[in-house]
Amino acid sequence: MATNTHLEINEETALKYPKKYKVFLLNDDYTSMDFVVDVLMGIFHKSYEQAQDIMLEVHKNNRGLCGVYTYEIAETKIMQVRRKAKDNGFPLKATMEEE
Ligand code: TYC
Repeated sequence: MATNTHLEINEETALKYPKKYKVFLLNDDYTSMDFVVDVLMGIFHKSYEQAQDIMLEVHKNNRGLCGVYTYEIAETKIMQVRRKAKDNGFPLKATMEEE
């Protein structure tokens, strides 16, 4: 039996992978380091050690990568950061950019 190695992609049924978005925390002069570590553990599911590393990266280089997500999840993470920061009186912000 001849093997057909020529794969044709049916454009209508081909799987389209969703775009992914990088979520970054931004530095500021007012948010406490402990609070940023809490956010990274609570919202981004980082270990204490990973959270400390990312927090210090943000502190030194003004932003740090927290994770890569689909659009809706990235947007939700950013809203959760904003809400938790606001509730605690901190100006901490997160942003996203297409991968
Ligand atoms: N720069 C802040 C301070 O010195 C700490 C900080 C780290 C703030 C990371 C925000 O995303 C941030 N207290």
